[in-house]
Amino acid sequence: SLSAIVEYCAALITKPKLAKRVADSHKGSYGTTVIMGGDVGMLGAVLLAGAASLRTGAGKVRIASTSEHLDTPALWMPELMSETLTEDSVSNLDHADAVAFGPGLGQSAWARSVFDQVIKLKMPMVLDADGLNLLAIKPSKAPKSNWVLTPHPGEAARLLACTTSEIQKDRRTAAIMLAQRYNAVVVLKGAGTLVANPAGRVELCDLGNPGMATAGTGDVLTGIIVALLGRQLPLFDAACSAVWLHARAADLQVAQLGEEGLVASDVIHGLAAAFADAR
Ligand code: NPW
Ligand code: AMP
Ligand code: MG
Repeated sequence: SLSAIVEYCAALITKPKLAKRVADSHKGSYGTTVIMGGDVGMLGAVLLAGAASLRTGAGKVRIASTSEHLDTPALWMPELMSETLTEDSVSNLDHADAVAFGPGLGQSAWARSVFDQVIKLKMPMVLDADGLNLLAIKPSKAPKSNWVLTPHPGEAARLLACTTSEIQKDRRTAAIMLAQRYNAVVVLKGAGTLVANPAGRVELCDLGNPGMATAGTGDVLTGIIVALLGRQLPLFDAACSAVWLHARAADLQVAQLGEEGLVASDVIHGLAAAFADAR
């Protein structure tokens, strides 16, 4: 049970202490994030991550997706910018403070070719969803130390070449093993999300609810993390703060909508209240 896990992992993720925005700041002060993914049929994943990134205070957000999708993000949310994602666009990446790679990306030849360029990038990065699945296929290309990996238990199992139930049996060990194997900060999602680093530091989130077991909530978390990375938070802080804001937003929304009524966009709309609570 969750209470047993809480006893097992002493450190709970506490309410984040978020820096206030500075009076004479401008959008350039809050980071440009680029969200890469969204193959045909899964554009929603990058839109959710992009909207969540904006609602976390990112200065500018670009959606990098297939050429078919170039005009769509702005029609859905005009604050979003967009570009076509190719090997060349990644190797010549114009200004970006943090990148999220993988939501709705799929594992096509296009996705694999982009991945080969993405692993050369130097800025802080969130690897999620198909970004993790591609990493599991090419484990020799180990990430740099400025990556946050956000697997759900199924993705964690692929990364460790084991079963989902083996991950769930000892989530704490799985999170640390992942952090050490990939030299990254790892967010092992699911009830009682864990954040781990390669040194064996682990923190557990005791917020959140089963209403979050719905399509796209993970994509929203990715957008929150990348926004905090773009605002220059250290990796582990960014991951813990994002996990707290995401779960708190979902809990506040579920109080209104019920667990069945919650969808991923509602979590984005709960972020304002979660931020207010953190202040
Ligand atoms: P099982 O069945 O228990 O062994 P996949 P996905 C496991 C995009 N999306 N606790 C579970 O395994 C994503 O971004 C696009 C325990 C389950 O069967 C990806 O790119 C959307 N087990 C792509 O779709 C909205 C858990 O993992 C398996 C678990 C595929 O991602 C939806 C499923 O994982 C989606 O975000 C838990 N808490 N959670 C859009 N609107 O465009 C997961 N599992 O096969 O990696 O599929 O997560 O849907
Ligand atoms: P994903 O599977 O990538 O869409 O991510 C799902 C998100 O919802 C993650 O942040 C999970 O931690 C969260 N989540 C899913 N199921 C639950 C649950 N039963 N309790 C709390 N959080 C959950
Ligand atoms: Mg996901």
